[in-house]
Amino acid sequence: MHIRKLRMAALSLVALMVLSLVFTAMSVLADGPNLLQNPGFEAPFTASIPGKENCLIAEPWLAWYTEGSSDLTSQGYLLAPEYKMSTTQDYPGNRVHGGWLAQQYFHSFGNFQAGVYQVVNNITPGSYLRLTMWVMTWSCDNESKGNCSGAVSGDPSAMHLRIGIDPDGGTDPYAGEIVWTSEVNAYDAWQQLQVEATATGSSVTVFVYSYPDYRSQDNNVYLDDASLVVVAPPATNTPMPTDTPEPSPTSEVTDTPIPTTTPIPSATPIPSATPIPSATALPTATVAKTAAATEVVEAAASATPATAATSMPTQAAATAVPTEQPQEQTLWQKLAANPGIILLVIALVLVIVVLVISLNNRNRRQSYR
Ligand SMILES: [Ca+2]
Repeated sequence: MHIRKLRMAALSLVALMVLSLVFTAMSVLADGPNLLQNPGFEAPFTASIPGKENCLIAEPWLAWYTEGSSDLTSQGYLLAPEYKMSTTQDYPGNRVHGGWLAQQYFHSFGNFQAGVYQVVNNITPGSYLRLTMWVMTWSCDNESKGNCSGAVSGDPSAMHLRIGIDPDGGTDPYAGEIVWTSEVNAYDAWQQLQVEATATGSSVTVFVYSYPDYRSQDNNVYLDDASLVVVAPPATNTPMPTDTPEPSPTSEVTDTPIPTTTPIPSATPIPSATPIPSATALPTATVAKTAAATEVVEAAASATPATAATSMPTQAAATAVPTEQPQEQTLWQKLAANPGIILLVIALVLVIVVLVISLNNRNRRQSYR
């Protein structure tokens, strides 16, 4: 009894070790670290523009805005917005996406063309970068209409909110080379924006832009939880070139590495060599039994369970390969590119086997006594 408990404890420990190793490997193989400073818009907040005390920005982010002529600003157009921190206590309680604070900027009874930016240095030119940020806005036209007291925006105008990457680190928010997301409103609920660009210089700049159309009573913008990471470029990352350019319009025909003996490109691709015994049978299992190429197994594994269950294995592979491969490497391909991790896993499995055998022998000796 004691030995059995000991064995269970040892097996649990080894399983935990394997799991932690797998998670470590996944994190190592994931995208690079966040290159932004204070990506969560937390303290300290300081006045980044000299002489403008109501322009409090989470360091080291900087404010930018385009102030109109006195004629325009007197009519409520192109005002300099106020910047401040928003907290978890702010009504209606959702003004922070993560952590304790978020960046807010706003103006009352006027619009603005404004945002924030941060220059990121020490970038390797040619790096492919992905910028993400959570954004939310709130606006109400006029409380005389009774639409300014709730959590839901009242008669808001388009906010023209977007984020972008200047690929060579410029600080002009109107530069033509900035790669922007499309514009959103993001009223009343956090929305994550994402944009990707290739760095052309050794620094890049991330921007937020917004321009509410109306001179509403309130136009509020909230920003939180941004990230800028180096990722694998989608175009060059195609380890499975379709080497047989057959002129068929259907995608199944181009997927030639499936070694089934029966010809696939028929109108009804049902008759395979291995019929599925039941509706619950896993297609991946039958693929593994037939000496199929490894990429077929990988493709079937990465396909969604619904697709795999309702279609033949060959079909699942054919539909999965063209959609998955041009994007990013699968975890298996990344693991395959890192044989050290595979060796570590094999070593751990060997440790498990040795442990189990030794515990079994000990148990047997105990029972002989
Ligand atoms: Ca935050």
